[in-house]
Amino acid sequence: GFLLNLLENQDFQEGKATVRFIPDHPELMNLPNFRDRGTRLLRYLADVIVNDNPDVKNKDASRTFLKPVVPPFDPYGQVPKGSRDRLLELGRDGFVDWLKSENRIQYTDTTFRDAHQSLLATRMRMIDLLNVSRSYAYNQPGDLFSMEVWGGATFDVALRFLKEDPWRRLRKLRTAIPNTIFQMLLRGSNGVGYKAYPDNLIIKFIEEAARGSMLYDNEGREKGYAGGIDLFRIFDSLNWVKNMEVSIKTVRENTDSLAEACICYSGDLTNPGKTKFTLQYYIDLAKRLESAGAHLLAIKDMAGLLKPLAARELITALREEVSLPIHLHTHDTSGIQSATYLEAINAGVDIVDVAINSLSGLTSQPGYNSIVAMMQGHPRENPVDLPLLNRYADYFETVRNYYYPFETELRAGTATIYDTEIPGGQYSNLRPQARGLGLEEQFPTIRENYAAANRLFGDLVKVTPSSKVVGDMAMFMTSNGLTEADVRERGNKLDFPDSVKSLMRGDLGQIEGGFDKQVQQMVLKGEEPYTDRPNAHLEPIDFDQVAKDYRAEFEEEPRMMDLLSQQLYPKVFAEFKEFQQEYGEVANLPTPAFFYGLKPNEEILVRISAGKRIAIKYLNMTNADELGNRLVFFSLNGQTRSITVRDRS
Ligand code: BTN
Ligand code: 3PY
Ligand code: ZN
Repeated sequence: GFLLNLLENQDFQEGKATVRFIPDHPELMNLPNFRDRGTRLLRYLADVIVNDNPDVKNKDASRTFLKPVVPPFDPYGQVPKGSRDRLLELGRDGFVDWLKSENRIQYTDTTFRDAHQSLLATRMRMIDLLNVSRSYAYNQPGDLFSMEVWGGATFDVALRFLKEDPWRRLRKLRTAIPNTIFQMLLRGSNGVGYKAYPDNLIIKFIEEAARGSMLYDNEGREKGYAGGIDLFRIFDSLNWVKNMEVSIKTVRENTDSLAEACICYSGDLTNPGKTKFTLQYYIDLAKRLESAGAHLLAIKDMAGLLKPLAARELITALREEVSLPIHLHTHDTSGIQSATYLEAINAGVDIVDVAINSLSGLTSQPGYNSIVAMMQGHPRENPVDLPLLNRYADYFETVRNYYYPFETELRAGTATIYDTEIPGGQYSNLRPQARGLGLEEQFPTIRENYAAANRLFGDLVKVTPSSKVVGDMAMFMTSNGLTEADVRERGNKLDFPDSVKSLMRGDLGQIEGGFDKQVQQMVLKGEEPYTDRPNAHLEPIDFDQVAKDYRAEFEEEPRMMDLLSQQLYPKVFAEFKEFQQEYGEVANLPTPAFFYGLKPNEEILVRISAGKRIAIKYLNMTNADELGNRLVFFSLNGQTRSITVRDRS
């Protein structure tokens, strides 16, 4: 029983085992391990059936879901070589040289990160990505430059709402897709969070993300690291290079991965009336990022403001002024960004970001399938098997329906973003946020106040986390009925939101031209702002101490990645661990069951370890007794089981 239990232990299989694993896991000596795992999943399902998933606010019980079709592949065949093999063969410098000499346009597929972050509130679960991953890697409809699979908001949302370990997601995806470059979005000093973290946390985070977790063979011997992120896309929410330097240097010096540094695009460089974010501003920024050691340069157009003619001008100028390959990222919130791509491609951009068609458009990226069609016959065409790619769009079209409560309400492109400069991911969030505050009817005012808040602060780049501060200010102005002029006149008497105080103090860094002095003083009310790096005001993390505290709190030996999750999101992480104690590993539940529970006589198969699945069928439940408890009946591998759940309705 012991060896079987050990081999079946999910942590053990997934490389969580350490040398202290067996002494630390006396439960391996107990046979009821399987029973326990099944019971916890039943407890989760019973709870969702009786009380709903707290993350699902508007469940539609009449919905039915289709089974997504995964394009078939030969699992015994060879995985074709891809961009990651090219990177490993050529090394970083050779790879960058290859990229510069390559005429064909390169594609980054953002489906696994930004696309669902921007359309489905980041809720795409690992299982829906994993189910199609091997097929995508084996069939390789196009020779992708990279897939964006991690970072941004996915880290927080995985832990907070999906109850998944983001590191496990990375490891699973890496194992399923060994041949394509994986890239992540890193917010420089802000990591994958909303505030500046100590440098040593950012350094450890990058090292761990690049290396991935240790893998073990069936005898428990170390097999080596799984590998993780091959390309770090690094940005700062104020375009402040000082906030990006540690990240760029760490990727360069402590890993074999590529450091891609971002220019976040704001304003409109073709508008002579706008004097801050000019062509010269971007050229200077690009040169500084090149000197800071970036291997690639990204233009991160998070709000979709880069118009076609501006793209032509910007790419043409950057081509002349810097020698780095250029990677273009945009959001199609206005609806015209495929025209921007065509102009950028004609001007010599190296790589463009696209999302599979069924998760593209509007606040997401332009559609991969359609851009491929646009490029047919173009001198820079990079051939893709479009009929095959379309089948992956079909897969995600079906999967997308599972996430209906998280769909954004934007129905059509909007030209208001040219005035508001609201990033794609935030735009889709703003309306539900306004509704939560009872302000939905004033949505157009909120949009105007967003632009007003930006002017009040001194005109800044707006992207996570600076965009959140501007959004908080817009909500504050709207709910208090304040105009821009009111704030300027009565600011001394207003108690501003904490995030606004923090921004004005210097906690997110500095902006080009400095913050608006008058507003800064009104917000800080005598408190002194600072202009050096936020990290100078933060204690480095004592990882030995943190590990001790972790052992005491969670009674297990932490991996470095657990410590990192915990340090980035202490409260969210503690709740995640508590959830896992109660319900076990829910990441392998099919998504409809995870969000909506089961209908009577509905049966699911759930993988609980390699080659082991359990069959769970929901039978029925009793009425609530006088204490409010219900008995929920299931069949688990043919045996009837009951779970008691308090009905909280
Ligand atoms: C229970 O929890 O009531 C016991 C049922 C568990 C059966 C275990 S689950 C893992 C393994 N795979 C199977 O198909 N059966 C066993
Ligand atoms: C993020 O930081 O999550 C973003 O996607 C910014 O655009
Ligand atoms: Zn984006």
